[in-house]
Amino acid sequence: MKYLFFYSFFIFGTFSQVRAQIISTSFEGIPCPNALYFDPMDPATPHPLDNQNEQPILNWPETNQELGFNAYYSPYDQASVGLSDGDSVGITDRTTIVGDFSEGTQGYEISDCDGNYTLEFTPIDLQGVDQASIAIDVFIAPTGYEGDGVANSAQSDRLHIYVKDLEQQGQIDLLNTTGNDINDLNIEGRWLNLTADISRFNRVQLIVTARNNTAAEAFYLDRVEVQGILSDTSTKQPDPVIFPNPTRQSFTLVGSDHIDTEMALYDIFGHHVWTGHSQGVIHDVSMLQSGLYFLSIIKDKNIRTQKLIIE
Ligand SMILES: [Ca+2]
Ligand SMILES: [Ca+2]
Ligand SMILES: [Ca+2]
Ligand SMILES: [Ca+2]
Repeated sequence: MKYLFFYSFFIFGTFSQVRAQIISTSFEGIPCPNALYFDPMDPATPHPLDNQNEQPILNWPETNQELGFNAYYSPYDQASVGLSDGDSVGITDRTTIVGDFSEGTQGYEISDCDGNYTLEFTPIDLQGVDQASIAIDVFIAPTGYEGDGVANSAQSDRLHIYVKDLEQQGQIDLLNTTGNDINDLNIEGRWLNLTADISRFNRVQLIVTARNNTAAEAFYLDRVEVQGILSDTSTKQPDPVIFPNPTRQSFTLVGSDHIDTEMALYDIFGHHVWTGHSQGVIHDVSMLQSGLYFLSIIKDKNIRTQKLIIE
């Protein structure tokens, strides 16, 4: 019996060394209207880019399985029209330039910003993860880019993709065209798979900053993956479960330790539509329209977000 126990432990130990996906996104399953994005804010001032009704999705919350992302705009030193003139940015399924996405049928497009577009992915916690690595696929539309990207001005195109260390404030570049004309780097017209070793970090963030100024100038992103070896999962609290999901009228939050939690429900445009409290109670959401929602579960200042579908 003693021997058998030892043997089981050994098997478990072996399995725990398997390289696994920690968190990822491929921009799939996100609403994708065939429309341009119009920024209603003043293009002369830096600001977050909010999702707009019936327009492409620019921001998306993190859920347990997937990375989220948030978009920001900042002007040139001498501000231009930015995204106020209607641009192809955000989640897209348009394949005219890329042919196919590197995974699935959707990706993220950044085109004709007339300023600086920054896409910040949600922070990645690497505690308890060994040998972590990050990967992102990028496709640069082939056309005539201008300048070397050093000046913060029109005709000075650039693309910079990097991982920021949120504890020490260092960073690792995955791609940085600054100092070069993009046309001279032989990186256009095909999917590039960019990777970096992030094993020495505890908490990082993937950031994409882009500057371009015509509709033909477009950068596409797809398949963001963080992989590593889980060294210790024992301290991680199990995630609460929404039941039933999808639901027609109501749901319950089921979990081992989620008493005294606050809950907030958001629609896909980030509008707060409902607030609730505690687990084990049946919550009526029949007054809400059918669709995809995000339930933020808040406990001890930790926020976890899960998808909830109301039918
Ligand atoms: Ca995809
Ligand atoms: Ca524009
Ligand atoms: Ca050029
Ligand atoms: Ca340009």
